[in-house]
Amino acid sequence: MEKIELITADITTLKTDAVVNAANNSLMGGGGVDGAIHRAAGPDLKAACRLLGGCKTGQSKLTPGFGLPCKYIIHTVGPVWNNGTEGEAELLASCYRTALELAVAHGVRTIAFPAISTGAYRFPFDKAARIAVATIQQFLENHPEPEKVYLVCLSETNRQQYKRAMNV
Ligand code: AR6
Repeated sequence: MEKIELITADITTLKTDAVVNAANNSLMGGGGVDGAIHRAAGPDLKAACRLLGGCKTGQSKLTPGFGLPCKYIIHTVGPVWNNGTEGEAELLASCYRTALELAVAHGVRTIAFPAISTGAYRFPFDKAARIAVATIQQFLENHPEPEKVYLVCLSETNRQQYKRAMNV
């Protein structure tokens, strides 16, 4: 469990090997954390994303970090919450799993995740936090790397919600 750490920060400032972006299917940028990452990384990121041909919900793709202090950005596409009727929980778990698989394939030792789908995509934070923690824990039980996974909180409320998810 100590491999998972909560951190209150703007994810674009983190010097981890990889940061995860909560993107959309086009991978061409948007609002929220996606907008912040694209602004901070600069226009080269959009050019790189254009070559990736989009990304399916629940899947992940990797680019360099460009203007960000991290080495890589792992773009993942969370599900839009629709009352849990469209496999949102499994798709969200898949985001965390595929991002971690991609990270390991690139030798990433430290990685930071935003709370995927909990903003514009309206996934209830408590549920999303439990899925994030359980999926990361399960991955770490079966893989020696990454050595550190940061869950990035923007608010004290979110931090408390993650803390609760980590105690179950
Ligand atoms: N650092 C860390 N966390 C952040 C930051 C930041 N700089 N900015 C926002 N968050 P969202 P989604 C948190 O809406 O729900 C975009 O337009 C925020 O508080 O960024 O997956 C994409 O292009 C929230 O808890 O992502 C897609 O169209 C969490 O990040 C769509 O939004 C996720 O909120 C994706 O929606």
